[in-house]
Amino acid sequence: MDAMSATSERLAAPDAGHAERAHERDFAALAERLEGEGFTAEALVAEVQRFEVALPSWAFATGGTRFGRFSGVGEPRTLREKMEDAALVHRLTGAAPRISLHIPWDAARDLDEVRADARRLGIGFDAVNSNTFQDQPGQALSYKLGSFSNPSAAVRRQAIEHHLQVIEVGKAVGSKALTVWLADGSNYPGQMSLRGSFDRVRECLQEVYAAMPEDWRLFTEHKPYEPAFYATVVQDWGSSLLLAQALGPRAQCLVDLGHHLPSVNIELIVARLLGVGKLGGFHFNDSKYGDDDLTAGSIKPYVLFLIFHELVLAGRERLPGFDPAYMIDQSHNLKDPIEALLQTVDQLQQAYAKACLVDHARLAEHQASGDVIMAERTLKQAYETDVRPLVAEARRRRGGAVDPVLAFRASGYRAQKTVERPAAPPGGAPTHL
Ligand code: RM4
Ligand code: MN
Ligand code: MN
Repeated sequence: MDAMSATSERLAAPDAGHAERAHERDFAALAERLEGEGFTAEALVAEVQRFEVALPSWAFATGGTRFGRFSGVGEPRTLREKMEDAALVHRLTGAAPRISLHIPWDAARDLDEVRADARRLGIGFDAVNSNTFQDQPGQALSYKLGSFSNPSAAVRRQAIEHHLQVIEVGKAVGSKALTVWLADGSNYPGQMSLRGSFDRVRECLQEVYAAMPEDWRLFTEHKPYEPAFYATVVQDWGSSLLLAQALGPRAQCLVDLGHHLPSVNIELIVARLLGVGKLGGFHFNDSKYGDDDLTAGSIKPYVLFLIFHELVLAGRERLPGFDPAYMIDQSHNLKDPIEALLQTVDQLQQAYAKACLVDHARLAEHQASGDVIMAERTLKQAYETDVRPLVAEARRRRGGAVDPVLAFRASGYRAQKTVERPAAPPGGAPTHL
């Protein structure tokens, strides 16, 4: 019996018996309540089942902060092992069928093998991510002072070539999008031309955009600071939108929830981008201070709900250009990465399910009549509904677990991997591998 099926056998255990019956009771009670409010429980289950999110290959091993990294046990050491972990997260949630690759962290010698592994594991590939924020061993020119924004044409050329290679990897595995996040920026006033650097980024991106297959999208991801502490080139959603507009219809903006200054209204940004058909997708995570990469929904669950409310509304209204790519971008430096991802998918499913419960017609009426309290209550009514049984039922019917974290713990998967995947020597493994 191989590792996956040994684990699979045990996955059913925690859902059996008592917990299973408790879930059935809870689901029946919620379904009855929702039917009383005019919903069809079956339609809601089907809707929740349609929600899918991509897993980041770089989140399966323990991440670090600039002060250190405390490795876990049984962590994946290769792309194949990351894909095994991703397949397990999908199996337990029924909602994470694709993995997003980061190149060159996921550079593979044999892409045929990668494809064969994916087929065997039942997963696919989401957007491919480029990396010009680090120098790689043997790289000819340094990105220390920027990649696409670099004043040196040779450095810019090298960065463009890298993106063309990333596209080739994506084509080989069946990706349909390229996500570009640039660390380009400056630490000190005067270090770089604020306008010139942006123009250079736009010109390089135009070349990359032109090289993409016709059915691909390019996502530009903004971030206010880090590693640039004075002026990041693609600093905010306005810069990102300017780039997406300059590139063309298949370029859209990616909103990483951690890439905003404290107290910025992210759902408003989402609404603005939706309004012009330029909302490409998300990197879900949560944060208290900066790009903390914490579990989605762990710090500001109401914000997450309000974002999903904008998305569900846009979907119902069939806004032009609405086809958001849902992805996770987190760094797990304390939690078991698989457990953190299971928790994340569940949080996203819950936020999505709650947003599906908003009575849009009633909300519009209250907005039109200026009834502030009732408008807010319409949102809160949905947000405060305990949708856990609904989400659990959606998962269960897809062969997933009612409680994925408990099912994972009961499966013995991590213990088994600890034997199969001996730890790398201390200091030997880069943070994201
Ligand atoms: C960045 C950004 C990118 C991600 C890297 C690892 O802060 O969020 O999306 O690829 O981190
Ligand atoms: Mn990101
Ligand atoms: Mn980030």
